[in-house]
Amino acid sequence: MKPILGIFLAALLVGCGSGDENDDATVDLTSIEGSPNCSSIQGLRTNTYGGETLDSTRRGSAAQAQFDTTYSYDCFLGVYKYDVAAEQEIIGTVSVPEDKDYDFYFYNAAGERVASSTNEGKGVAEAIDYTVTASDSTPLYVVVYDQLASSESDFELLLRGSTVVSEQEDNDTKETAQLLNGTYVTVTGATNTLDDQDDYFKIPVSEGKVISITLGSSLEAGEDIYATLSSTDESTQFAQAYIGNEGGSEAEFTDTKSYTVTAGTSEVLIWVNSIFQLSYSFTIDIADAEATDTN
Ligand SMILES: [Ca+2]
Ligand SMILES: [Ca+2]
Ligand SMILES: [Ca+2]
Repeated sequence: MKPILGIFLAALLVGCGSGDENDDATVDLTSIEGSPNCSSIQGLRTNTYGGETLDSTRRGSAAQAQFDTTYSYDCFLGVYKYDVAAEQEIIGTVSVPEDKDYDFYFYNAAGERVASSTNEGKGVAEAIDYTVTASDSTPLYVVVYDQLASSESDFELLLRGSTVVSEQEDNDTKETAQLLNGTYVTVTGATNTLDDQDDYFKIPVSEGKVISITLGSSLEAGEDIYATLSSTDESTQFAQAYIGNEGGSEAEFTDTKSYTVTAGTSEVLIWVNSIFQLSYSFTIDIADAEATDTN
């Protein structure tokens, strides 16, 4: 996420001077069919955005947006919608111009706010990492809003969304591991006590990339589950995510672990293991290694 943000900021600096709203890297909101232009929504200014709900009028005029596309807009308000699936992980970032204090909100299909990023200060970026729940439904509405300014400078919005796939049995051994494709994938699966304690997956990688796994499950007291990244022959363990509920009532647990891919590794094996009857999900994110803060 961070190197991508750096690219945004660089693009923003270029965009500010030129006033060019059709930069190759970005899509102007007003170019999306059905989008409101800024002047047409000025009259709605008295409405409150960023509240607990997003009204049906505003949901109805949201611009259809796509993952992995950067949207720029010089209005005080942008409302977008993205097609999403349950368990999908969404990472959103807004780069904010130096003279504005945009905030950032997610709403589910019913217009209920489910996540927000409201850092204080002009020029301060906003970011949300959100996992779509089963009750959220599609689409996800995304609001970028500056409550003070009559804005003349662009924000830039980018969302990434993982690809959601279901596990496919039989995957009980490394030889029958399910092949995953892509660089941002969420797998939903299940284990049980009797005959399904092991689920194996594999995913192509390349040297120098950082592969991260986030394991999540709702666990009752005493339950636990592992997800181990290793070489395809299991001779070398790279990283292990583990969650366990040591006591108390059922709750959601997550754990994230990362591994920087070394020379000679072109595929990573993922072994999910539990002796309990569980539903779980894990997200694999394969990113560039030089994830350092910019600015
Ligand atoms: Ca802000
Ligand atoms: Ca299974
Ligand atoms: Ca299995």
